[in-house]
Amino acid sequence: MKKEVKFETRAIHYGYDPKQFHGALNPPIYMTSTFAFESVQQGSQAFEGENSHYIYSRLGTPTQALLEQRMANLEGAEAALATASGMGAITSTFWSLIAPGDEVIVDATLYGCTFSFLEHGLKKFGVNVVYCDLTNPENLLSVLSEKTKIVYAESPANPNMRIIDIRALAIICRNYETKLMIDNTYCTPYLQRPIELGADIVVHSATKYLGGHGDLIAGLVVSDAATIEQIRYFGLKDMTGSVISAMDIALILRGLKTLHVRMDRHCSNAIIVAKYLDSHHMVKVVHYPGLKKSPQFELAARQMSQPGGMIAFELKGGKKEGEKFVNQLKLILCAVSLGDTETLIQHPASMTHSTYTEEELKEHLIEPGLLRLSVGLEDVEDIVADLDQALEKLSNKLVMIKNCAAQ
Ligand code: 7XF
Repeated sequence: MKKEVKFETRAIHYGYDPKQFHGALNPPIYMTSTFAFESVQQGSQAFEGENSHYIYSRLGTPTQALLEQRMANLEGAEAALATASGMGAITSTFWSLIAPGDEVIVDATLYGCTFSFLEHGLKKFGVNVVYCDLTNPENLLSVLSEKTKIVYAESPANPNMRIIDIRALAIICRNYETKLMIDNTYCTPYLQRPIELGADIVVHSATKYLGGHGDLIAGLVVSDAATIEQIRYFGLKDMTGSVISAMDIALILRGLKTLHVRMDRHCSNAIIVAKYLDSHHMVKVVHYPGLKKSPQFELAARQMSQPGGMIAFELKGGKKEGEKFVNQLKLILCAVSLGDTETLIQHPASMTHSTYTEEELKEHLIEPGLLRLSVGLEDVEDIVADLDQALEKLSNKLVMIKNCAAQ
């Protein structure tokens, strides 16, 4: 496909020619665990990498190869690897590239299970995990050492929306021969392409916007061809076995076809919701990089094409009021995960980030009362109306309590 073809077109067509598959608009699903060889010699050669015959679905299938090539293309990278989950992508990568005695530097705020993998997993195997507030790139310089193999961050970070200057970190990492690994789940390559900004590895929970419909769990790693080969043939094949299912590959390919349309709507809905929340007297703070008053507005505008569909906010009454508020919602569902067509809300401290102790939540900049909203694709007026009626109920209750106290 010609280079000048746009992202949206590549997300639909890249790497697939229906003519080669009886005109089928969608690629065939290879529902097979193994691939027969014509001879022992052909099989041995496949194991030696001397031919490109498929071997066994733990190593890949033709439809998986299509998904991987398409994702690599969309991220502006050489290669990609699909996995059974976002955690499968992250752990397969770390297990491939890290050895005891190595050091990894990670941002202060991480998704709960990524934090748990590092804190309770990698540390147990003699890897030094250093937490660092990477929103200021200079902080990285003060902790980098010759032992640092990977610098890892989410941007925006789950759940508090902190944003990392990927280009600035990439320049520092290059001087230290350290790999910069970015979790691009919140953005997808439609909004942000970390490899083009200088990162070495990108990971995704494809469970989220890439799949887009809350009906699968999957992950992706994107990087240069040699790194992906190492992760596929060691990290995934031998260490995690985190193999994506044939059906999920097809669903992600389907999700990618509408990614740009969905992301545009997620973003246009989210800015309206963020402005509404920001203007409400019961809301203490809204973290959304599309709000002009956000301290990271300019950085977000530089490295993301739009500010995304995720919002974090806190009510004035903190955790208690937050819980009451969520319980009053009617349309918006109380659920973890994100990037689905439905608007979802959850309480990170007790749900997605419950792997952190109370002290750790504080150290890692996650407010106990923070709520996380994944703005869906419903009519935005309906989303705002639901938030409004729930806030209204809390506000009426507050007035009633105040009146009672006054009498
Ligand atoms: O293994 P998964 O596909 O669930 O992906 C793990 C993962 C990796 N990176 C980021 C930034 C994520 O947000 C996730 C999964 N997060 C969900 C959430 O925060 O709601 C998981 C539900 S507990």
